[in-house]
Amino acid sequence: MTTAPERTADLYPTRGTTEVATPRMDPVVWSEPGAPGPIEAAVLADYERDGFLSVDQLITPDEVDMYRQELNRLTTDADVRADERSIIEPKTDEIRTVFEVHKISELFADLVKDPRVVGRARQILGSDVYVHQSRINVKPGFGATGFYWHSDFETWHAEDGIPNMRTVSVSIALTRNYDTNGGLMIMPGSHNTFLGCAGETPKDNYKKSLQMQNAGTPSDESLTKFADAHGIKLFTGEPGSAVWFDCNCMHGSGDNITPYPRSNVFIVFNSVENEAVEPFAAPVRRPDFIGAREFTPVR
Ligand SMILES: O=C(O)CCC(=O)C(=O)O
Ligand SMILES: [Fe+2]
Repeated sequence: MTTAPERTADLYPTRGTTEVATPRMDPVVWSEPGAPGPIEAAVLADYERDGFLSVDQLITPDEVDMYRQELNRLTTDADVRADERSIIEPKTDEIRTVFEVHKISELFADLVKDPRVVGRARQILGSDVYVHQSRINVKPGFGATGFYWHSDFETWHAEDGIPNMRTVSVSIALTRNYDTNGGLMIMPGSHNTFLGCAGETPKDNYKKSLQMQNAGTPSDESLTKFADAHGIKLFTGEPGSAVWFDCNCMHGSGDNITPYPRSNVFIVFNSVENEAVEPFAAPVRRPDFIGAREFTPVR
């Protein structure tokens, strides 16, 4: 008798017939208490409780200018626009997202390696880290669409095969994030519950879900329960400010109908001890530019 090959146990079932809430089985902060790193102990404790932390000035105004120019260069380059790694805004036909910016641009590659950036990721995840995904989200004014409520981990687990919650994102503001231009909203403490979503994953789900979320979308009832229990925090900040958030935070953002773009760079770090395996709830893997298959640690 042959037996199926061993695979990592699925701690977080999702995309079944019904929505299921599972308590988090993983730590939030993976490093030993007092381990060295740029994050102060009290801030790290808040991160553990809330699932996020913000930094008023992660990069300097001069660096912001440089990265913003780079973002403008990328989003106006015809080759970048034609690249499959660029996602176009459905309503306005403008570039909404460019993936793998750390591979497309040397400047963004340097940003990933910067000790202010990778140092925090290592401290939170308690190991070496690699980049699971990087992207710029442009969110231009006058109608850029928001991102519906979701947990990134739900997608990364279901569609990219990330086994455990040992992944962290940083969103660095390259334009001012007002309370009006579609800033990031997070439900504090929501990272401690995994909401497995109802509904099977269609084969080419990622193509649609990058413009608008379908599979992997929480129900109104669950979102109401979560919001009642946790509240909703909106992040505002100057260019150069940053939000670090756990992979299982319930988060999203509204449309941007103001004249002011809300452009951010996102980097997702995963622990090298949590490499992606086969998807847990999808027929096929997403492309590498969305969910990396190269696990080389950032040095
Ligand atoms: O930029 C935003 O508003 C949120 C983006 C987001 O949640 C994502 O890219 O997964
Ligand atoms: Fe997200």
